[in-house]
Amino acid sequence: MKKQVVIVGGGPAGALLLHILHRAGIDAIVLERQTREYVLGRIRAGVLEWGTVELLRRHGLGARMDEVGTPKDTINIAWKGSELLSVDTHELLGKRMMVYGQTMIQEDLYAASDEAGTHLVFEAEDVALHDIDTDSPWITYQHDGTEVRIDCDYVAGCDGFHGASRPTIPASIRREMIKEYPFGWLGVMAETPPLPMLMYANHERGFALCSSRNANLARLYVQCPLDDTVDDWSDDRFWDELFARIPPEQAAQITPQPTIEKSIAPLRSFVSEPMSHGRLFLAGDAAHIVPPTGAKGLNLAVSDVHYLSESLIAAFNGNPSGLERYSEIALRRVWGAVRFSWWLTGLLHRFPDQTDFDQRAQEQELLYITGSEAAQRSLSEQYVGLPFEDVVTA
Ligand code: RFL
Ligand code: PHB
Repeated sequence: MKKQVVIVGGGPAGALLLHILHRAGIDAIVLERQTREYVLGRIRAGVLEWGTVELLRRHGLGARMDEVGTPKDTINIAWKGSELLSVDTHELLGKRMMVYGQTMIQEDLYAASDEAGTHLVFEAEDVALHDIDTDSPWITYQHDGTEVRIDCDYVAGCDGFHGASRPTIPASIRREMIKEYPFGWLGVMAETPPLPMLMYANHERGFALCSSRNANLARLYVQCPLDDTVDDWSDDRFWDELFARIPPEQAAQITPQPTIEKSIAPLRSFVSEPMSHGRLFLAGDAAHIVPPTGAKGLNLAVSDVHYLSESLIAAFNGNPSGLERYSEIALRRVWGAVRFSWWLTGLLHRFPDQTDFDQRAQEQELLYITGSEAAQRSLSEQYVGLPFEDVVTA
C-alpha cells in the first residue's frame, strides 16, 4: 500500500490531522492500536481555548460544539476557605473558553471520518516505523493476524505518551525532560447539575476542581496521594473531601449523587525535543505532557496539528519551509503551555512537604492576583491560549 502520510494513533491529534489533510486532498491513513469503543470511552479533557474552538469551526467540526458546548468567560479560584478570585478573560481580553468534552470531539472526528470515507484502521498491532531518516519511510503493522506494509512520504507520530513513534528518534538526538509531581488527581463524573462556573480551589487539605460536561453532568476532581487507588475513595469520602475544600456557598449548590466514573491520574510535565526527525513529525502527547491544571494538553495537541497540517499541505505544494521549522515553532508554544501549567500547578496544590510559610506564600500570590489587573491579564492571556505563529514562510 502507498499513502502520502501515515498517522500513528487515532486520538484527537491523529484523527484531526486525518480530517484536515483529507480536506486538502492529501491521501492519509490512521493506524490506531485500540478499538473505536475503547478510544471513545476515555474521559479526559474539557476546556477548549478559543483558538481551538475557531480551528474546529474552520475545519467544519463546530456544529455540535456550538450547540451543546458551554462558553465560559471567567476563571475562578477559591482560596483560604471562602475567598473567591474571579478573572473575567472576556472583559480583559475579549476572549473566552468553551467547555466541551474531549470524548465528544473524538466522536465528532470519527463521525466526520465515516462521512468522508477516510481511512482509519482500529486494532492495528505492533506498528513499527522504518527508514524515517530517508526519503522513503515505511510502516508495518499487524491486522487480523496479517502483516501489512505501507510506504509513504511522511509519518505523523500522534500516538500519545506511550506510543511507538517517539522512541524511533535516536536517543543520541532526543532530549527528554520530565518533572513528576508528588500527587495525583482523582476525577469523577456525577449526574448532578454542575456549578455554573469553572472553579479551581486552593485549600490546606489539597486542590479541588469543579467543571462540567452538560447541564446535568458534573466533572469534579480532588488532589490525592499518588499511591491511592479508587478503592480508597468511596463516594461519601469523595463528596466530603470536595465540600471541605470549596467555599460553603458553592458546596451548597451541588447535590451529591452516586458517581458514574472514577479514576486517578498522576501529574507530570514532559517534553521531548526535537519534535521531528527526518520524515517523522510528532504531535500531541507523543511529544509532551502537561499536568491538567492549565487545561492545556488537548489544546496543544490541536495547535501542533494546526502547524503540522499547514506544513504538510505546503510541502506537497512544493514549499518545505513549514516542515523545516515545525519543531522549533511548535516547541515555542509547547514550552509556553508547559511553563504555565507548571506554575498553576505549584500555585494551587498542597505539596507533601509544604510548610505554613509555603501556604502563606501561595495565598499571598492569590491576593496579589486579586488586586492586580496586570496579573489577571497575564493569567488570562495564558489560560485562553497564546496566538498561533505562521509556520510556513513564502
Ligand atoms: P492520546 O489521546 O493519548 O491519543 C493517542 C492515541 O494513540 C494510540 N496509540 C497507538 N496507536 C498505534 N500504535 C501504537 N503503538 C500506539 N500507542 C498509542 C492510543 O491508543 C491513543 O488512541 O493523545 P493525543 O491525540 O495527543 O491527545 C492528547 C490529549 O488526549 C491529552 O493531552 C488531554 O486529554 C489532556 N487533558 C486535558 N487537556 C486539555 O486541553 N484540557 C483539559 O481540560 C484536560 N484535562 C487531560 C485532562 C488529561 C487527563 N488525563 C486522564 C490524563 C484531564 C485528565 C484527567
Ligand atoms: C475538565 O473539565 O475535565 C477539566 C477542566 C479544567 C482543567 C482540567 C480538566 O484544568
